[in-house]
Amino acid sequence: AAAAAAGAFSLREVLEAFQRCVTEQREVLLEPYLSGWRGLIRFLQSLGTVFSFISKDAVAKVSLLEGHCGGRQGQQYVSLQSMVRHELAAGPAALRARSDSGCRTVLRLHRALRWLQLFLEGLRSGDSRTSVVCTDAYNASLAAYHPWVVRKAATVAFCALPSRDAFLEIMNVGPREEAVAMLGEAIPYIGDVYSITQELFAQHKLLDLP
Ligand code: 1PX
Repeated sequence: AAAAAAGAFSLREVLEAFQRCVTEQREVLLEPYLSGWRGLIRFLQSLGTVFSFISKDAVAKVSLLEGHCGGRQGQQYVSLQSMVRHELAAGPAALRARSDSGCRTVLRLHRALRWLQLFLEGLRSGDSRTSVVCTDAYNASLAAYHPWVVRKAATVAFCALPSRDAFLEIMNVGPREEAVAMLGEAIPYIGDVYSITQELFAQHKLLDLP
């Protein structure tokens, strides 16, 4: 309770949000998706100001999506599937021309979710230093979509990451072994959200939205 009062939180709740995302019909619900992202952002913010440029961008993207969910067309933004259907109704060209669409914004978070999956896998296995795990995960996912200057800044920031032990501790799920076990349980759910989204966006040719 004291930890909660101090604004601390457990990564378990964050990962549970991604578990809640997927319905029996294999739809991805936007509300728990954004709730998971809000938790990740809080976590990132607690790591220090070197990561501000990353959390600012993530906050902007989550806010944009919250705006859609709370807007006049809110019912269309219940799931990623309904969002795609709704935004594609005006045609693919109109969707591509919009910089504030839910689809192009989710696509950015979706690519970052792949980073998260790889990062957590590396953190769980504990084979390398956190900064190395993070850099490898980044190079295998988001880096391909970022210009040189962003890649450079990200790589510099990664050097400031805490050690694996410190990471497992600030995740706040209990003893180290428990944190590792929790990662093992949670990673498949993130993988699930990722692959359903990937398939949805591929099916509608949305994987390269500008
Ligand atoms: C126990 C592990 C928990 C760790 C939680 C960390 C959460 C990380 C959240 C990262 C969200 C990043 C979203 C990036 C979206 C993006 O690609 N944006 C770019 C393109 O957007 P645009 O609208 O212009 O098309 C934008 O240019 C991004 C700029 C900011 C730099 C992004 C670097 C991403 C690095 C991701 C790794 C985070 C490292 C955290 C270390 C724990």
